[in-house]
Amino acid sequence: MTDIQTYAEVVDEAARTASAIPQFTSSGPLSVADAYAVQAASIERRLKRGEKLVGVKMGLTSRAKMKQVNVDEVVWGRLTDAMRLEEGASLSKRRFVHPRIEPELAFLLKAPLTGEVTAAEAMAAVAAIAPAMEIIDSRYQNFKFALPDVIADNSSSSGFVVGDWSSPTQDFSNLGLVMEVDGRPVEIGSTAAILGNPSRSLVAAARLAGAALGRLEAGWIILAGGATAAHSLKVGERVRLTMQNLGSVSIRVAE
Ligand code: OOG
Ligand code: MG
Repeated sequence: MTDIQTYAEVVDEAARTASAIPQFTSSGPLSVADAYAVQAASIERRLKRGEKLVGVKMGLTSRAKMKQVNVDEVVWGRLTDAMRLEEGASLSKRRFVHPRIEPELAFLLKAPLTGEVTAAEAMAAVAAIAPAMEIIDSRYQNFKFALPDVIADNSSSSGFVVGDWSSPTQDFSNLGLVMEVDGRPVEIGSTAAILGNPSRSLVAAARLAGAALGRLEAGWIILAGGATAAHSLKVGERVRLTMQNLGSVSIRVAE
């Protein structure tokens, strides 16, 4: 039997102290259901330390992302207030193991959402959309993991930054995007890379995360998943994502 609490403590401490751990699956099997239980228990430890749940991140919703980490199932994780960075903020690299950044689209919910919904029903619960970047930081050595490992590790989520909110009634199914580092484009893509249309990621969030959590709450942020491969962050870099029609969002990397 998997000791959920022990695994949760190990992965939570790895995140808290920015130290890499071996993959759980290298020492024995871990089921997907148990992996989500580890994730829930590890985030519960953060909530006990005073953090608040503010949303959900979807992951591995694009080919580019699946290829980069060699896992091809859609996953999800929990977002807390402590993970949020303000626009233009500095990220302190020493608080992470080996952080990467990726371009995403964020949804802001105005009504609860859960279960099997159509894209139209899901969008009726959306107040606004915005360009966003997620900072992922696998707590596993060499950023290497199998599906249950990454799920237990909150699907690598460790930070996020959201730009200005825009009306969700516009067509956001195929918006061009460019992620620049110090003014040099490092990733170019489209929101269409996210399951063909990011609204499908919201539908998946309602089905997977909504069911597990009871529901996705009004006021929560849902990240749709990286549209391109992620970029490894280096001290001194300034990263900016610009998305067609939606504006841009940026962060800096400090020591
Ligand atoms: C897993 C998390 C994937 C995304 O947007 O696809 C993810 C990882 O790449 O470490 O956040
Ligand atoms: Mg992501």
